[in-house]
Amino acid sequence: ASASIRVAQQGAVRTITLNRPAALNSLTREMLAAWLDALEQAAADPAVRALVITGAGRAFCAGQDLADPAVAPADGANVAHADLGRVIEDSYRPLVLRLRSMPVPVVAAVNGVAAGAGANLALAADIVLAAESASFIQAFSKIGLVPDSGGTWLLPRLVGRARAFGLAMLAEKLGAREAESIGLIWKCVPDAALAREAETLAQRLAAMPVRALVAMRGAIDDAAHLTLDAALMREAALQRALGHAHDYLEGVDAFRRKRAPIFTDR
Ligand code: T3D
Repeated sequence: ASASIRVAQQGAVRTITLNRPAALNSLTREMLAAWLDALEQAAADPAVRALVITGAGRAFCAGQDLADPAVAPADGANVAHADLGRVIEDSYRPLVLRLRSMPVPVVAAVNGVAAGAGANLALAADIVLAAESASFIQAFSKIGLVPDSGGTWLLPRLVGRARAFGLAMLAEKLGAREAESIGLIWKCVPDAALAREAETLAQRLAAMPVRALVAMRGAIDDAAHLTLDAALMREAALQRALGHAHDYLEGVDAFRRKRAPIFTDR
């Protein structure tokens, strides 16, 4: 564990809190490594059936810590420190890939501003809830960069090309209400209700057939570049596998007997 990342468990729900509130939870290399480590631990722990990611203080995450010497712009004397590509490859890419391949559903509880990589890491969650006062900003163009942490891939999928370009190029702050209305996030909730709603939602997901929920993520993401027939075949393969799993047996039996199902696959 690390002071910059807090981990808590409530029933089957693991919560990871970004915890550098004085710096708006902006990401240092140490913090990126600790976040990845916390995700690895959650992925490996069979007691975890849903994950919540959130931030401490008034921000969700302000993206890369721009005070970190590792990302200082090259100025001739400082050229060796300026390989942003390496920072992305070593720290952000593994984090995004890990989030998108978690064996459990991932809920982002966006408690405040989510900027740059902080926005795209939030949007990488399966379900994004945001407090009414939270906001999303693709801050990259303000400092001469392109959306990273999956922004170029996620944004057009979430909101379409026109809005993806507007958000990425103009880098305007988008309030949570508007983010909900354009389909960037699932739901905007009153500030005071965010933590409770995220916990309730995650507990609900944890009681669902988690293996099927996770299979959906890959199927829906991949379908964007598959033909209809290839997507149908992918669905058939998934139903074939899930149809032999415990949760399907349990779900159908519970339905027939009019009782509540107890799902256990992960
Ligand atoms: O660089 C690479 O390695 C490539 C990787 C890139 C990934 C990225 O994430 S690039 C994008 C980096 N993030 C940003 O550009 C966002 C910068 N921050 C902001 O635009 C604003 O701070 C916010 C919109 C997030 C919040 O605005 P506001 O008005 O609510 O707060 P503030 O006053 O701007 O910030 C409060 C403090 O946090 C302030 O420090 P101070 O003056 O009180 O000592 C500010 O400097 C600090 N802060 C905010 N964001 C960052 C930060 N310090 C370091 N890094 C930050 N990203």
